[in-house]
Amino acid sequence: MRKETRLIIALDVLDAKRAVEIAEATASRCDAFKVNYPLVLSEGLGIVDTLGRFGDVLCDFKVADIPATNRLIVEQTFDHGASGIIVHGFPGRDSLEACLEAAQGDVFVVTAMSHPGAERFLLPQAQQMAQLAVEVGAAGIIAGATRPAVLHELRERIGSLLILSPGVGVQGGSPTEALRQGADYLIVGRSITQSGNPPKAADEILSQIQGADAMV
Ligand code: NUP
Repeated sequence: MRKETRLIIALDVLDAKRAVEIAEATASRCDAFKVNYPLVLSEGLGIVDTLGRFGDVLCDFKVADIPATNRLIVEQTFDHGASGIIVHGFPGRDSLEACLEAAQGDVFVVTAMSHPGAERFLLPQAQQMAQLAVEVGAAGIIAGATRPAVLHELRERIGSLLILSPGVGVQGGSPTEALRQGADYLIVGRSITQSGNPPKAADEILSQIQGADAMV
């Protein structure tokens, strides 16, 4: 995945036509598109091939099963042209290693999720999940922009691994703060996809990213 704009657009829409419209209009403004279950369940995994015409596609499948099943999920995903996949670390090292072995691209491990409910189970284990990502040689981690202090601690833990950070905009996280605390990329969905003008909304986020870069 290139690192030019530092923006990844989450295409959480339900129909392929709308996803393609947004992808076409925003392709030059982001480094990748992220697809999640809503779109894939509604349109099939072929949507990954389709969106690949416009840029890199990161599949947010939060894979969390036994190693044998994980392997099958990851193989299917990359067979459809994904450049990366998001997986969970909590099923343990063997499950995560199966993902790495089957992947033909980047694997990102979920750590501190961005929503309030993450506090109970995920936050207490976030550092361990990040440590596991380092140990198995993942490309990076997912860590929410809604908790910049946690993001900072995770950055300290993982060294040069990448941090992809969702939770800015609708979920309340600040793009500037997330980047300042160590995020490499921002993942943004609804602020762009549900705006009347996705390219304009993307430009607004890009100007905040550029502002944060200028402060470094
Ligand atoms: O911790 C996470 N938080 C999160 O929002 C991990 C994620 N993968 N996501 C995803 O990022 C979420 O599923 C959605 O696709 C996107 C954020 O979308 P939005 O809140 O910007 O609309």
